[in-house]
Amino acid sequence: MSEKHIQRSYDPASQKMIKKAESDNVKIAWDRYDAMQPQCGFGELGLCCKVCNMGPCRIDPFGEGPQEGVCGATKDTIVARNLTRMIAAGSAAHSDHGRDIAHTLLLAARGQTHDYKLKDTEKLKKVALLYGIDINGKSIEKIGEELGEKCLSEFGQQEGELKMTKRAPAKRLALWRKLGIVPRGIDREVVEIMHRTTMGVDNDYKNIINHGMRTALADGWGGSMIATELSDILFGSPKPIRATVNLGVLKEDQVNIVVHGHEPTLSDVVQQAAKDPELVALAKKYGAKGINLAGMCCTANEILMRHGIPSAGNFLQQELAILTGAVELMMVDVQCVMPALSVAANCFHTKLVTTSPKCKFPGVEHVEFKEERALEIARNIIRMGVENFKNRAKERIEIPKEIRGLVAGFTTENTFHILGGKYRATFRPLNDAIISGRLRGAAGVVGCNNPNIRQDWAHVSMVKELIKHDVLVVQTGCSAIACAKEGLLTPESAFKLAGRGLQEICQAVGIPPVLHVGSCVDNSRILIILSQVIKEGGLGEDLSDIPVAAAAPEWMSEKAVAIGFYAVASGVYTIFGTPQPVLGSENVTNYIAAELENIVGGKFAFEADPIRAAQMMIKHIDKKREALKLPPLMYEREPVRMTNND
Ligand code: BF8
Repeated sequence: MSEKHIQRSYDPASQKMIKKAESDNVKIAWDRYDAMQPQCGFGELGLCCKVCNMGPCRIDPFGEGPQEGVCGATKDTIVARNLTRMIAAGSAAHSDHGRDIAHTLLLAARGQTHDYKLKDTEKLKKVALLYGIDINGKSIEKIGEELGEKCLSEFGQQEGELKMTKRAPAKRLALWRKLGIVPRGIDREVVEIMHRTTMGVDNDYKNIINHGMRTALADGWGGSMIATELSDILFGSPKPIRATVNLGVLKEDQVNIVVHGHEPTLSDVVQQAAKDPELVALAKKYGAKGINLAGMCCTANEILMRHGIPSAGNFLQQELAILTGAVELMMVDVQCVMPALSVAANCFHTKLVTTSPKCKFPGVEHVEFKEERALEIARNIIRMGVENFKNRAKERIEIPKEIRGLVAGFTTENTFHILGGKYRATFRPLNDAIISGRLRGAAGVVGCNNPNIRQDWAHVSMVKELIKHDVLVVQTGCSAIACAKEGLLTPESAFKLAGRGLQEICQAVGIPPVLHVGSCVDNSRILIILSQVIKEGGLGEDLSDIPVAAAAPEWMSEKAVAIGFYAVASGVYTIFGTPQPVLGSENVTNYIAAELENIVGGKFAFEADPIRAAQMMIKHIDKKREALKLPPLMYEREPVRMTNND
């Protein structure tokens, strides 16, 4: 593995484009990462404080220099404040996305946009009931309007409890109440983090982190869950669907349009506009065979799940897609959009277009997206791409051939409908499979890419190790795309890679051993799945009783920290690859990686070796099986041996 492109990525398509970047002399994320070395040690340990102008202050990690900031803040306070501010930012991002979807639902219900319809009316009624809306005799539009209003009001709600928290098992909700961490209002909790962590307020690290958990719960059981549920109502609930993934989805003889970012309000309407016969005819007039739409990052997951639109790749492939020289236009909305995209686009004919007032680039064309005129705006942007086809430099085009099939589109509702068979839409078969020991348990493997770890390698290695040991894996975000590129999201992969018990389940119901449940906000689907498992019975009374674990092996975003904290606060053991910036404080590290288990049932671990991390997850799952007094596994393989001390 001596060559740079191979060290940087596990994915052959990405390797080719990394090489091309070098020969085309285009700097990409990995080059910038290398140029940044050594990275700031204070920052890495969480020991730099810049919340006031007496600083920036930094604590000497070796204990020789200053051990407190100018105000007297200790390393515990500084680390806890920095970490909790990451939770605030991550929760804000997911939740603002949820707010936008609620706003679109309201517009659609009121007839103020005709480009969106309320597609999943069953789910609309179900969620409306959860929000205490009387649906009797009301039109779909009226119910939609009331639900949109209720959801929007939860962002600014000052007192009470977010409605979706009622979906958690009674024991879990009672624990949150006892700890005083049931979220009241989504914005309120985020604002309170900013208040508590500003100069001269909270300096009890446990108190700070406890509020961080409350805010993270406002994300998982609030903002993200609103985003997921209302997206299903507006755009239709996903169903298992076959699609393709990786840079090979780009087509040499077509106009390639890439939609990148997160919110399906944009991508969903773009997939309609790309089929417009007038635009397709225009593309043909310019010599292309048609218009090829592909997604990137989480917005790719949204339209992959619902419409089978191919995904061009995950986070570290955004610049690489442009490097193919075959992308006429990349439109972006919000989140995980690298500022460097404009530099890459300038090296090729690619037109970069921003669409959200929240995310502009200097010197980049901005076409503001408005839900009221969504389809018209989407058509205009696609037309810009089509017209750019003539500017392609054919000699610079190099599209990697790598492309993989996958099955995506699993949800809380449909997955176990499948497992239960046509007439038994219940979680019973899943619970029974775990109880009988055919399945060891389940794991959520989610999150990003990060140039600090070989792209996709940690996701793929971890997931292979888990399924080999009869652990059913559910995935979202860039992690799902990574494993899809490796072919793990196909039913066939079960025969090659899964343990015998998991294989039998996959064979009986025709599902992959690795289930793609959506974008990052769709991690909320996993919370609901776990709650349903408890409701079904036989696997304990609380989420922390279930033999499950979670991981984000290549995390980079603040959103991952928010997700990690709502998983832990919901009782789930969660492993991050590289550590969160907490190691500067032994107390904070010990609190989140040990003590929290006795408080909320979940805790963090940091382990960069994905195989070892998978083994730690398996060991945890086995511990939970033991606590539930479940029988031994049906097809016990060799016991999992830890490669090091636990
Ligand atoms: O929200 S997994 S790199 S794209 S943050 Fe971003 Fe991470 Fe990808 Fe989706 Ni999630």
